[in-house]
Amino acid sequence: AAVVACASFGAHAADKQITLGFSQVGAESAWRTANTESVKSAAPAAGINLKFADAQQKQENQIKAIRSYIAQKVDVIAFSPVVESGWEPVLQEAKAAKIPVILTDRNIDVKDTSLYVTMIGSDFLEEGRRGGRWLEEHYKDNPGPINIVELQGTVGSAPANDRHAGLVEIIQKDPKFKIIASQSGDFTLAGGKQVMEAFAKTYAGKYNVVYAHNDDMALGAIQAMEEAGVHPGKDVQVVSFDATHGGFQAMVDGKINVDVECSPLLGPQLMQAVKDVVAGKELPRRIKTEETVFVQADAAKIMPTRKY
Ligand code: GZL
Repeated sequence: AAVVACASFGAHAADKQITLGFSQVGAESAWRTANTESVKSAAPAAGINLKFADAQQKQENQIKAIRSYIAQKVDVIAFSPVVESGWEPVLQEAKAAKIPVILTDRNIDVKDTSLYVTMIGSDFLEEGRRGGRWLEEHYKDNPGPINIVELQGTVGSAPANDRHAGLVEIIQKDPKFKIIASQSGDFTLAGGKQVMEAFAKTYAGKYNVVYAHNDDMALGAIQAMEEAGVHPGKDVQVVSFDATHGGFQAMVDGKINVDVECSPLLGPQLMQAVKDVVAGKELPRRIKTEETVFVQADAAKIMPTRKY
């Protein structure tokens, strides 16, 4: 399908500058800021003319931006879908206009996979499994019960759905683990703090783990726990995702115990994919980013090497 898709988009005059229309989720987190920086700096470096729109985390704004790129007849459209569903209509319009679409960072749930050429980003399910495996190892000699409160990302987003599913896949094997509460903090620091203030009251003294779907919410939760007289990273284990600068600093400060990396530096891979699509080359349906897991003991040594 990818080959047919590329061929039907027609040859591109070799000398004409490529124009890419990009719709970004928003500016909700440090990860997102680093992702935007990566896309914005990679475009000129690749000789690509970038049109960029920030959707303030609203799907209707992303749909509007994609429609405007179709009207402007850009060569390629790329976007990081804020949620998994509701994209068919606008992507059908892009297909009818013969404009190839590339997904970055987050995936979508569509039946007609010809609606996009490839998805460049992390495996969130594996990220969730990595968080679960750390808990399994950390508590291997502890009979439990181990009670987990979960700060979920944006409702309906691929990272929130899959970081939850990956955790459950691992801990469901051992009944000592129990998720006693889950609520969305929408990937923001303020959201994480607000949810954790409520959890710290309702479950005072009854939770062992905070499982936060990103560093911004983990940092908000740390503030809430400290205001409630709890020592995050000591009285309570804190599992987080992204491995941003803020997450590393919290590990150095002993307040986050493990941070599962999710790389925002997708810009160069996106620009290469854009060039390949325009050149009519076949692309893999999925381009995964390689990532690892960072623990407190290694944080101080590794932090100076981090790019975001
Ligand atoms: C993950 C990305 C998520 C980050 C959050 O690839 O979609 O969105 O984990 C960001 O920090 O808000």
